[in-house]
Amino acid sequence: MHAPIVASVLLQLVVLSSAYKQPIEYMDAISNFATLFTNPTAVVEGTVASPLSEDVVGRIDVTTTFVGQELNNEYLFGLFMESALENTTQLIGTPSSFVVQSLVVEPPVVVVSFVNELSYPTVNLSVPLQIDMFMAFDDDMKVISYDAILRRWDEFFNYVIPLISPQIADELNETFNFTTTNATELLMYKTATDVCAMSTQYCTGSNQVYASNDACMEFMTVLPFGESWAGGMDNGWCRYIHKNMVKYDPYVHCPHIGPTGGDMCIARDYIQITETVPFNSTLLAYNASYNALDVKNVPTANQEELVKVDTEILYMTTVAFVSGIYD
Ligand SMILES: *[C@@H]1O[C@H](CO)[C@@H](O)[C@H](O)[C@H]1NC(C)=O
Ligand SMILES: *[C@@H]1O[C@H](CO)[C@@H](O)[C@H](O)[C@H]1NC(C)=O
Ligand SMILES: *[C@@H]1O[C@H](CO)[C@@H](O)[C@H](O)[C@H]1NC(C)=O
Ligand SMILES: *[C@@H]1O[C@H](CO)[C@@H](O)[C@H](O)[C@H]1NC(C)=O
Ligand SMILES: *[C@@H]1O[C@H](CO)[C@@H](O)[C@H](O)[C@H]1NC(C)=O
Ligand SMILES: *[C@@H]1O[C@H](CO)[C@@H](O)[C@H](O)[C@H]1NC(C)=O
Ligand SMILES: CC(=O)N[C@H]1CO[C@H](CO)[C@@H](O)[C@@H]1O
Repeated sequence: MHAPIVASVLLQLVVLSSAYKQPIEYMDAISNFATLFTNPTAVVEGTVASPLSEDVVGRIDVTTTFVGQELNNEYLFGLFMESALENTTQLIGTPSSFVVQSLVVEPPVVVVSFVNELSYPTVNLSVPLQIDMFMAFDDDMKVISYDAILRRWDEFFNYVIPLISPQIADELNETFNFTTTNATELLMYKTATDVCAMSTQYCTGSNQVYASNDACMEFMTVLPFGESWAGGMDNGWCRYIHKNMVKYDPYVHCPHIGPTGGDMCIARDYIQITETVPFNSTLLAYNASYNALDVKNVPTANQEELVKVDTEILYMTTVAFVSGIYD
């Protein structure tokens, strides 16, 4: 039985909701976030303030969970810059524009679905990718939790790779024939070449992870590329993702592209991933925008029904904290 607990939780919500801002402020924050995502250089170079909180915890379904502002700046913004910076074709395009397709503002949580154009300048290609995000904001309107889903990522990948493969082969001085070229082997060779180039340039001294460029190529050219959804696992694709971050912080990122994969490119357990809630600040927003007037004719028993759905219990530190609903 938890009725009294529910009642006290609701009371807490009423009291705490005073910290929430007006919906327009959340919309401005979303717009700012999306604009920065399509122009990530400013965030990465630190010329504009990060839209993320110092203590942000972010999760991206095709990679993994990232803790703290610096890592999240790198993975959300730095990761996507390479296509615009490098002169060779990159597997990950650079966002060039966005539209918001769906948006729910329920302070302090916002759910938004963006359609971003990712551009591949070497082949004059631009392909839309839909990204769904649950975000929670702190009192300074910085993102404190986000849970991002790259919608249809596997389809996106399967669509893009054949379109960029001829150019990739060309850059690697390989001949390309749609009938005879093994696309997987080309992808493995491309991955090895790019990862090893980064490693050789930036992972030096105490950050060195391969004995030489040749040793790196030997390791990487036989390492399976992996499934496109498995960007956080022990494979070539994960190391390819992380190679984009190496130059920002070799000490942190070199292990991720090395033979061990550091703490990023590792075996992961599906059940554990699915059942773990990594956030410190909840992404649950029951009915924050309803006030007592809205529900004045709803009997108390029914009001309690409103929060009866099984929810995750998070123990954390922000205003949105609601604990002990189910004991
Ligand atoms: C790309 O090419 C331009 C012009 O040749 C050069 O200035 C730049 O350094 C190159 N970028 C990389 C990452 O090699
Ligand atoms: C790039 O693609 C766009 C749209 O398909 C086209 O209008 C433009 O002419 C292309 N540019 C080059 C250099 O091929
Ligand atoms: C491809 O050939 C060109 C011209 O010979 C050379 O400059 C370049 O380094 C080669 N690229 C690779 C990846 O071998
Ligand atoms: C690709 O390979 C097939 C099978 O060997 C061959 O018939 C075809 O002519 C090749 N295409 C090109 C463009 O070389
Ligand atoms: C392509 O290469 C991969 C990796 O070496 C191999 O597992 C696969 O069997 C090859 N596919 C074909 C059609 O030869
Ligand atoms: C949520 O709904 C309950 C009744 O269903 C209401 O008593 C409470 O005031 C609402 N919470 C907020 C923050 O408005
Ligand atoms: C202050 C706090 O609780 N920080 C935690 C936030 O979540 C990350 C990831 O789950 C933890 O590592 C932190 O300790």
